[in-house]
Amino acid sequence: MKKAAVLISCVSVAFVAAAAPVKVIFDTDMLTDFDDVGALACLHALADAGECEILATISSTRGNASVGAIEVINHYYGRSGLPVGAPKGMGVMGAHPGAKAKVDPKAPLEGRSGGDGGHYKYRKLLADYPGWYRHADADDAPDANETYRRVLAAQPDGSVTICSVGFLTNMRRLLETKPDAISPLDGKALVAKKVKLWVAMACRYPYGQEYNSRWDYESSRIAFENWPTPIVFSDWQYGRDCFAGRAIAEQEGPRNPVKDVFAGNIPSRDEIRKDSHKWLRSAFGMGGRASWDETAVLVAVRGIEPYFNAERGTYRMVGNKGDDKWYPDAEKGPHLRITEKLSKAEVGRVIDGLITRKPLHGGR
Ligand SMILES: [Ca+2]
Repeated sequence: MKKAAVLISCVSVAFVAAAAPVKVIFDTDMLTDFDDVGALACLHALADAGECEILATISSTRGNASVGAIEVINHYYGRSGLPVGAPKGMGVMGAHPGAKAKVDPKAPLEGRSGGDGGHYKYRKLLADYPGWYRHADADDAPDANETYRRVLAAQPDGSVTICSVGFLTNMRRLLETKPDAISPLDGKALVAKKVKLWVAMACRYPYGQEYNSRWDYESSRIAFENWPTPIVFSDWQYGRDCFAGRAIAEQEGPRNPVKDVFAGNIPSRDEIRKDSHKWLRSAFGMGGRASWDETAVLVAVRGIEPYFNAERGTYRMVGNKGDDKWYPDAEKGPHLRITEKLSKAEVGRVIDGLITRKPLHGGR
């Protein structure tokens, strides 16, 4: 009996040790597409469950409502104090990747046909949830470099997972930081010391152009070639037909910012039934929107093994138009790309289960 009790207590200690919350920095473009909202909702639900600790929520775009939209969602989950940041001086600015002008947060909301295009949904969050955010204009948020360096310097060595679901601008900028009052280490040394893994939603297999790696491709190139830790990619191929979001869009009960975004931006069941092939080409299905960003969060917090297989190799940016290419190398490749293990329908249901969870705290 005593032996059994000791064994059980060893097992439970091992279980507790294995289940220590994953420390995550979340980096999102929060621009045009809205799987970012699903991904941030999943991350908060996993934090509510004690599976992760969210260290910071950072935008990879500037001159728009991205940071404010992040803060609205953080507030909904009772975490309005989370550190935020946005890049300065480079990268994607404004309402969409090719925009030349920043979004003026004080200008009236013009609607979907107005100049805000796909960014309308994020400006609308700010209009609909006043008082839930601190930075209407991402340019008023702290420099992402400062937030990254402060957060990383304060964490135990080898403990932080970065989950990026937008452009790679901030990773490049972080690597290029110099020693400062926050840390005597330069960016690359600080990352090597504190970060254990970078999970990136980026790149197109086996080659081609993908939104996140393409639009600031110089930063993508520098980040991929110089990053000192392993990188796991949830690339375009995986998420494109792994659907989620209809469950929250159709959930009964009061409105909330996550539900608003999905309900306002996925086609109805009837529309999908009428021409499912057309909608599939736009990465919509009966289950909702393609889950590019949510799958990256699953990998960051729960690991590859429960849901995915993985292939080893290297992603590199090639040429000067934003193309990427996968070089398989089962022995020495520093990167992994996730592939199918569970069916994508099952993974979509896992994501829906997280997105539809009521916040543990907050919720208004
Ligand atoms: Ca994204």
